[in-house]
Amino acid sequence: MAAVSTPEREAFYKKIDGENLTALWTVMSDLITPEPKSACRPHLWQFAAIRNYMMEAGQLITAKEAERRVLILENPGLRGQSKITTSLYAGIQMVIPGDIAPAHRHSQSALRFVLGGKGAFTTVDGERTVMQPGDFVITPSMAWHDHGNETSEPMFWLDGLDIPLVQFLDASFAEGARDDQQKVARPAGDSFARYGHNLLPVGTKRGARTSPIFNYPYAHTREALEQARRRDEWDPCHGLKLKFSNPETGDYAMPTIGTFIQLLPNGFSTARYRSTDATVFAAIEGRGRTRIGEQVFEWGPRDLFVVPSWHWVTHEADEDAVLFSFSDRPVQEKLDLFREDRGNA
Ligand code: GTQ
Repeated sequence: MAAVSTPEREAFYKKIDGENLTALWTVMSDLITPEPKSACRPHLWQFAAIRNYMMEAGQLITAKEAERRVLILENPGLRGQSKITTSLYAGIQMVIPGDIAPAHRHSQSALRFVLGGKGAFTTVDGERTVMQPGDFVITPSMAWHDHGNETSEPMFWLDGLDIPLVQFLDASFAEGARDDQQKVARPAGDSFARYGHNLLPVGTKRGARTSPIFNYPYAHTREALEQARRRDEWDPCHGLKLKFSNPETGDYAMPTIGTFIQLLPNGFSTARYRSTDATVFAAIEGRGRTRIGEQVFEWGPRDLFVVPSWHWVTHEADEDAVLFSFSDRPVQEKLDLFREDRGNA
């Protein structure tokens, strides 16, 4: 409840304002809300439109000059802040044949979810991984990374970073490398070979919170969904939804960003669901629609949409559909702030 205004009160507020003081009772209801209240809005970006703009950007600037040739997905309620949700950043990155996105490192953690192209690479701390559509790739905090493309077609991926979160905490460090490209120090597939088979090296404890697997190939992800589908155990709110996990800890694959893959079979329609983690979705297969509050968004392969905190959401698939998604859920869970509401399901 807001306190009523009187001339005496207003004069008082003005007087203390000069002393860098504010009366709590004038702002309390904006600070402590009965439910999440966010400027973040529901929105969908069609990949086809972004792809055209990216090709145009390819004529304007090289990856080397840009450092990263990325178009930021800005939430319409948070324009000018480089945010897709209050805590997370998303962008679409294009790496065309011959590009070199030079090596750098930063405190922000990054994920890539590959949308199109075939066989461009990223090198993370000396290991190169060749990427395919649907692959989920991690760049841990402070890991050196550069990207390149020795194929004949452009590659596009979704970047998800914890930039706003790190900004909020004033904890950003970054540096460029002397050489644009890192020396490849380990064979391709090394991290998956070591950690991707339910076996862990004995006697070496990494103690890192980010998964040692940095490419979760779509072929494996898709197979996991397909196997699970045979069990026919559908969650009314999510269809079939799996989280990418760190094999060393069983926790999320990244410390600040939770990443998920979900299958909605042809004709499936979910029960309403809401949660405190605003979530970014990328469709990789299939078509359907998502209702967020009162708005309906139609999506197909490679389209991207965002669901703000505590908005009711339902999905409907017209074909077998696969959705990748990410949010700040790991952070909220660790701070005992995460809440979800499954309606009556
Ligand atoms: O690929 O390293 O979208 O540093 C934003 C910042 C991508 C990257 C982004 C980055 C990168």
